Amino acid sequence: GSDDGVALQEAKPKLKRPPLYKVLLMNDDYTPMEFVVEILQTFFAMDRSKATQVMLQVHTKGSGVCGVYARDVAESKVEQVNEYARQHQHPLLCTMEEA
Ligand code: TYC
Repeated sequence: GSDDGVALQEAKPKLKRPPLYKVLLMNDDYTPMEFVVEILQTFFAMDRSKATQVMLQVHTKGSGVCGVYARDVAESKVEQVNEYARQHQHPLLCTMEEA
């Protein structure tokens, strides 16, 4: 009510948006560039030109952002990419962090 806020520290309805997560690729010395480009096209819906840009960013800077997603989507991308890389015997590492 109008008086309750002071004495009881009346709670505001909390409408917090869930956090977003960046999915990152890490550079390594062994994964072929073409394989990374293929990953970015397949799992992150990039065209070949964008995928090549991001791959080169990872290659030269050490890491790069593949996309920003809700937590469950980001977790699924990370798992799928790492599983796919392992199936092809590449050490490519995909991780996530809060945006
Ligand atoms: N550095 C790798 C090479 O020279 C290419 C590469 C790019 C690897 C991006 C991983 O996330 C990566 N073959």
